[in-house]
This record gives sequence, C-alpha cells and structure tokens, in this order.
Amino acid sequence: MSMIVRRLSRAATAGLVAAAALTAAAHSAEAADTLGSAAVGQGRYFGTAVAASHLGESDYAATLDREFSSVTPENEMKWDATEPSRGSFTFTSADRIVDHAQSQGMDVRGHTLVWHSQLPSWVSPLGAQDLRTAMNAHINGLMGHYKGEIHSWDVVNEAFQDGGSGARRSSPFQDKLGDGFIEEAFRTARAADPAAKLCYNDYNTDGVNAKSNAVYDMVKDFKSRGVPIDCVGFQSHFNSNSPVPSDYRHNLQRFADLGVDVQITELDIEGSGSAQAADYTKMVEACLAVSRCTGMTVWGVTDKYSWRSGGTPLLFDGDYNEKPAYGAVLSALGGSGGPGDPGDPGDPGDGASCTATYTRTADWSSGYNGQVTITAGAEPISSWTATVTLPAQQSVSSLWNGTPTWSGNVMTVRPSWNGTLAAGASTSFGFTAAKNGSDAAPTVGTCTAS
Ligand code: G2I
Repeated sequence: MSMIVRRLSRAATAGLVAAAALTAAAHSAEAADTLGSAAVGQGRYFGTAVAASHLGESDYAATLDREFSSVTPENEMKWDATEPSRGSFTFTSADRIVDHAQSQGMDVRGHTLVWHSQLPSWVSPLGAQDLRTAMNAHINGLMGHYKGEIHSWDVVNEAFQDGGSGARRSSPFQDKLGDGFIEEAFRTARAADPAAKLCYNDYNTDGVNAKSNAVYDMVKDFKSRGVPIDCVGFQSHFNSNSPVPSDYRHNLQRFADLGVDVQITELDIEGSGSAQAADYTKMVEACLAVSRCTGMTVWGVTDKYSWRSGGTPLLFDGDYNEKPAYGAVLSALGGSGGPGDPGDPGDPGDGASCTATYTRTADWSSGYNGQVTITAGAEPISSWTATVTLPAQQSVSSLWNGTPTWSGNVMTVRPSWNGTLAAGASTSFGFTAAKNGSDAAPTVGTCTAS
C-alpha cells in the first residue's frame, strides 16, 4: 500500500492543531465504552453530522467529543455555504468544524461537492460550457482548501430520481452537461486531492430497487472504465414510510463486490424505544457483516437539532440522554461488555495476529517521516494495535492513517479506518517527527490484533 502523507494545507497553525489532535485523541480510544471507540475496535469509524452553530453549546460539544470518531459538516461545506458568489469562497463555518474535529482526533467526511440542492442562485443560469467550468472550479476550490484533511468526499449527491425508472434526476448539471457530469466531477476530484476517498452518495438506495440498480450500474461502469470512484454512501434516512429494507446488508455487499467501499452516511431512524433500537441494531450488524463497510455516520448528535426532530430519529434525546437506540448501537459494536470485548469467547478473530515493521520514508535536517506497516497473520483481523517508542528528545507533530494515544514517549496507535485486514494483507500509518537533536530511530513493539 502506498503511503500518502496527510498534509495540513490550511493555516499556519496547522502543526499546533495536529499536535493537539494527538493529545485529545487519547480519551476517545481508551475504552470501548463509547460509540467511536467501540467502532474503532471493529475497524470502523462512527460519525455524526455536525452544525458549526452548535459547537459552542457545552452539552453538544461534550457529547460529540466523547462519542464520535468522525464528523460530517451538515450544511457548512455545501455550495451555497462555500461559494455564495462565483469564485469567492468562504470557509469560516466549515473550518470551525474541521478544526474542532482535528483537535479531537476525529476524521472528517466532506459533504458535498456537486448537488442540485443548496446551490447558490448564480449557478443555475449558466450555459453548459460555463457551468462545466464553474463545477470544476468549485471542486478544485473546496477540495484544494481541505487537501489532505478529508477522509472521504461525497463528490456527487443524489443524482438519480426516486421512483421506478432509475433515471437521472433533472438538475442544472444533468440537464446541461448530460450523464457525463458525474464522471467529470469524479475525475476532477481525484486530481484535486488524490488522498481523499471519492464517494457517490444517495438516499432510497438502501435496498435493491430501481434507483439502487441504476447507481449500481453506474458504479460498475465506472470501475470497468477506470473512472475514479472509491466508495458509495447510503444515506439511510428511515421512517414508517421508508422502513429499513430487509435486503439492506445484501445491497451493501453487492456494491462492495464491485470493488468500492460502502459507508452509511446519514443514518437516522424515526421512532423510539425498543423498536427504534432494534432497527439501529440491524444497521450496525449489516455494516459489520460487510468487510468493505468502513463506517457509519448518524445525521446529528441530538434529536432536538435533527432535520426530522419531530420524529426523534437519533441516539441522544433533546437533553443529551442516551436513548435505548444508543445502548443497542454500542452493544452491536461490541462495546460495554458485549460481544467483541477482549477475551469474550466465541468472538471471531480470537486467533488474530499481526506484525509491525518500521521504515523512514523521508529525512531532513530537523525531522523525518516514519512509516509503520501492519501485516495481518494467518487469520483476517478487524483491528490492530502497535506501539512505537520514540527517542526522548523527539516529538511527533502529525500522524495519518492511525489513531494515537500517548504515554510519555510511547505512542500506541490503533486504526482510524484501516483496521480490517484480510489474512496476510497490510496497511500502514505514518508520522512526522521532529528530531530535536536526536537522529535515532524509534523502536516498534509487538503488534496485537483482534
Ligand atoms: O435532508 C436531509 C439530508 C439529505 N441528504 C443530503 C443532506 O445534505 C441533507 O441534509 C439536510 C440538512 O440536514 C438540513 O439542515 O439538508 C437540508 C437542506 O437540503 C438542511 O436544511 C437546511 C434548511 O432547509 C435551510 O432552511 C437552512 O438554512 O438547513 C439550512 C441551514 O441550517
């Protein structure tokens, strides 16, 4: 696997932000008694949509920081928020979320680059050629600003119609540029930030139906022609009119079998009590059953700020109390003493093992980049832990593709999204260290796996 250095491309304070992330990440990976840490134990992320305007509310921030390992800006990265007039980008609210996430060691999903909704009024009147130029400039402007900082981008959102036809949805992009706009957006996005996973994201594609079949055909076509797509997002907004489909897992798996990752991107399920909890359990179990399901995101922290607040669809109520659905999700993720706890007999992965090897991949007078490659043993693994002991003088300023916790100069690294490995397969994490006068190599301790 090639290592991609995650470079913070925005503020001059980037180094400080990254260092803070390393410190703050410690609490979220300590015990599998929160959603985020339990999911990390399964090699997945567990995220939430976040609104910048709520970050100043202490209960909101405390719940977010305690429970989640990934965030998606709910509205702040959309076109109307980031490029309200042509060529003039504003990132204040989105930066607030990204900075907060980084200070807590959380990943960020980018939502969304090209979507028919929440478009500023200047976009729709453009002629075809101008619209194409504007679309590509928007992708480049947004992805360029966050280059190296976004785990996955929803490159194109909701481009297919509901109903039985499987046709494309009418939009300025579809109507003026034709079917090819999606492919063009993905190609532009790959060039803009090669490290980001590029997703197609939609709703009512959660089971096998005409709409999901149409998306499936598009992804299959993209894979066969080398159009750069890495993942498909299944929004998963459910209520009594749109219940959890019984073939949800099968649908995730058939997409995964095309060679893309799958992610549950906007999960919420209207309801309450044990019925809601049971539906949430089904969702988590479906993701855990599909090895390429890399994580899930609920569409908000608390019922009181949900876009469907009347339907109380989330895991925390309006007072930030854990709902039955919260306990169900935590338990399905193996947290809180359930299956998945270390030593729980009957868990898959009890014979799991791994090895860790270190190489220095870049070197300069004051610092270096190190890479640790994790290789699974004879059995597949769903998570790994590696320790790296640094010479006392040295300090780490950033780390990518892993989640670190610190004890003195010993760094314990667990997966961020790369915990699941087939037997014999490898992944790697990397870090940048300051030498502070010592050029000695760090030592890598025993790798443990589950
Ligand atoms: O509609 C649910 C989601 C469906 N998939 C794409 C998501 O991006 C979408 O999110 C929702 C947000 O949760 C809402 O918060 O997108 C809505 C707009 O399409 C968002 O609502 C808008 C309100 O309509 C605006 O009045 C408001 O100014 O949020 C804006 C910012 O608060």
